[in-house]
Amino acid sequence: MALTIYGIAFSRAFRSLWAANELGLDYTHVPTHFMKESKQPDYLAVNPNGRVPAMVDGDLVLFESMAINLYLARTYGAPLGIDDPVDEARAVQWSFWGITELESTLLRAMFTALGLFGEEADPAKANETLNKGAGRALTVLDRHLDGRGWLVGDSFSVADLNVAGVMHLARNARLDLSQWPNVGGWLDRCYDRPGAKKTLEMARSARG
Ligand SMILES: N[C@@H](CCC(=O)N[C@@H](CS)C(=O)NCC(=O)O)C(=O)O
Repeated sequence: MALTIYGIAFSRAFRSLWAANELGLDYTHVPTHFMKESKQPDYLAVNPNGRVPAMVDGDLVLFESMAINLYLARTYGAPLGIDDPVDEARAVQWSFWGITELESTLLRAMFTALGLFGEEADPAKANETLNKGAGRALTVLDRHLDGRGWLVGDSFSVADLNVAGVMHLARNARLDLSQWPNVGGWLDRCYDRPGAKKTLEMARSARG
């Protein structure tokens, strides 16, 4: 089956490219930009939402980064896949959690930290935004990781990749995570993986 992932790496497509790289898959990368190219008819035929990422694998077309990654993990297995259905449910839980509890705050904080979209760069204000909007969730994550290497089970999996993929926004913006040391250590372990390093390089080139 031919696998294609759409979306420049400097976007939420980072998450699905990381998953494909982690799995060592042979895939075609179409670096669709999220502004103009994602609104062209040929791309809208793949993802009518006009957003990236999207994925085509044989006859299957998917949008939503977390769904794409859960599919890739289930289909292609190690090192992301989870055999036990209960643990897989936990991975789904953490994936929803990352999107609903963290993502919007991290995005806002990143815009402020880096001075994007007309904002003045203000790292102190960005950290305030982080604390107010995501402090409670990050404390939940920090406590969960106390004495644990990984979110689910005892090895890196799609659960870690999905949440760490959302946390990429915090790393990009160099937000201060020092009050959540277990989160910091876990993120370093996730981003130390060759699949992450390769995808970070792709994101750097895409950003220019
Ligand atoms: N929930 C979606 C969000 C996708 C998304 O919003 N992607 C941004 C790029 S980071 C995009 O395509 N924006 C274009 C737009 O909003 O028109 C996912 O996780 O895949």
